[in-house]
Amino acid sequence: MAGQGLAVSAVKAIPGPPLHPDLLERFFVRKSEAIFTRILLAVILVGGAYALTSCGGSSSSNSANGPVTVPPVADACSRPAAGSVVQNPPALFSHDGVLSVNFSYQTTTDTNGRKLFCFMTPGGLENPTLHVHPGDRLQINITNNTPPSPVVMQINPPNCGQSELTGSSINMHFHGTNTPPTCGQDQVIHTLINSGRSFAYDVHFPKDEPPGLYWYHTHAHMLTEAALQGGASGAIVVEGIQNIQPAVAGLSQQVLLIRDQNVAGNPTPGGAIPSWDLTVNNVPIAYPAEVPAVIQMQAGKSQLWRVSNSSSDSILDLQLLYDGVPQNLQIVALDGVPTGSQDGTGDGKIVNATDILLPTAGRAEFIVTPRSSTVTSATLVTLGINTGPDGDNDPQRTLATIQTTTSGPAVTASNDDSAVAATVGPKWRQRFEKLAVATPTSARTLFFSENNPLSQFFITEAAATPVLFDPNNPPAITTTQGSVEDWTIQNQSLENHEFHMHQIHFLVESQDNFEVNGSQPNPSIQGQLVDTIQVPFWDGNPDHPYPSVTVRMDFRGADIGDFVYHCHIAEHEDAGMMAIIRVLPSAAVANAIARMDLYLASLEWEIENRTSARKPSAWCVKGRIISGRRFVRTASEPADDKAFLLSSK
Ligand SMILES: [Cu+2]
Repeated sequence: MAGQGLAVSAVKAIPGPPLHPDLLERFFVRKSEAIFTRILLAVILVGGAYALTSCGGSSSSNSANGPVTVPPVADACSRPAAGSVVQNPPALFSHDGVLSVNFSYQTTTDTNGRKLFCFMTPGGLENPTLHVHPGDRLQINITNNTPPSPVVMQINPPNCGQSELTGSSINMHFHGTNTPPTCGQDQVIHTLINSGRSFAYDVHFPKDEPPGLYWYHTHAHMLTEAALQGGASGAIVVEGIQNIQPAVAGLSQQVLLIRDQNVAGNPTPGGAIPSWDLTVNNVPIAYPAEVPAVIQMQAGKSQLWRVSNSSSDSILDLQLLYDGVPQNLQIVALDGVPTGSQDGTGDGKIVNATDILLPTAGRAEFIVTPRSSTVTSATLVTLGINTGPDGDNDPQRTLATIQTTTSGPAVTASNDDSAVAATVGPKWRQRFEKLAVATPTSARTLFFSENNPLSQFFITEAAATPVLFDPNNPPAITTTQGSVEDWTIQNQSLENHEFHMHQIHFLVESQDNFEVNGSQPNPSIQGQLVDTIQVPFWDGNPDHPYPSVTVRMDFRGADIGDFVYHCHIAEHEDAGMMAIIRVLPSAAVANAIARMDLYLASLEWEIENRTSARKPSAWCVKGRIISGRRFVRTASEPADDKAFLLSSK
């Protein structure tokens, strides 16, 4: 991550004479210097984007104690039988602001020869749902217990974990979370955990994170599709949705991850033969029988369904049919953001729909009304998707039949997230609020394109030459923290693509030229905040304009550094349809960072690591963890921390 080195080089390159000692002193200790205090706070807020090496010198851990080796777990990656009742995944909850979990990443082969992958806890929980609150830390020690594999390529420094990408490398992406793109957090470009190696994540969720459904999966380049099809993914729930959408308070909830995998025997897709089979919480819906899974609902009780399209390549269009009639689905959140809650009121607004398009990686949370006693057939289907002349075959399938029960869902110690909290608590200011009325600082046009015969896939900013993704590529786009940009993303190819931005959500402003090419805009997402959006295929008619979406990107938050945007059809991503964006710190923040480094250098200190963006509790100076709060207190209460800061002179 070249951006991570920026702070250091900026310090060395800072023009002009060193700052006067009095100024430096004031920078830390003068309460009256409001501007410096403000900048200092800003520095602390963004400091996490410059993680270099960690306290104590371990290159693969931000934890003071380093990563823990997690031994392999027996009976990993187990799979329920076709037709099973869908159970919530096991659930783990944060306590006192922290959720700590150990994962063994494992593989096995099923009876159809498919490679399965999964995250296992030492206690045998597979792909647990991780429940956190805004402001919490998610600490994951993970050991890659899959077999070694030859080196594929070298990843240039600065490295995070290992430097060689192998056929069995992994890392973790915390999809949709607005967490920092730094080593030890949501950093996928330079992070590698190879066979036999361990790594410690310490992911800081911002206090203004919207409540809803997010998810985790591995994101090593060229290996994402195989890992997702193998099942290596799990849900993350940021708690508190009932505070923004009170209609869900106390409802039973189903956490549903829909994945895909090879069709047994690999028949040629077409007609009723899908490109990929689907699973619902790993219950297979396998061609040709396609026995649906079973979802239970208590008679007369509505439920909140929290659905993640965690498939690698399969686009979904969910519909609930009672005796063949599409039912109203009350959408309360899309991609983890409560619908309609970003207008400054903080109040969610329900979006009604009779079908919900879910791009690969997309999530929708919606209230399902129970069927009446006169309804004889109740099914959850995914409608057929026209993915374009070069696209996959995603035919309509019945995912589940709805079974009415007399009691609520069975709760065990390991899946005790079967209901939303009944108490509606206070709202909080969420990220991205009022983005719709922000003034954009610039506009860009990007386009998806392919060299289909060569299976090459590209995402390119207009006027640039398409290049395949390589983790060692320079940033394709550079912007500055504080900017608001309108991006128009065109599809110049003959199949659908699903645009995903890491680190930030974006506002859907328009969906253009869809009908002329044979597809329909999605009304449910218009004006909403999402992190993944479908741009449907161009029909190849040179008289037809390219389908496009225009979305508003919000770089005003704390996340700076290098991260990626890409098509979330994993096959396309792995084959090159991804690029790097660099968000430079704002001038004020960059200056403050440089000044702080100078100040510390004057103390013969240097910043070795700034691991935390929003809970600055782990800045590392000369191997010693410095509390960011101490810096803050220093700025306002010189008597205490000035002595601490100056004691090393
Ligand atoms: Cu794509």
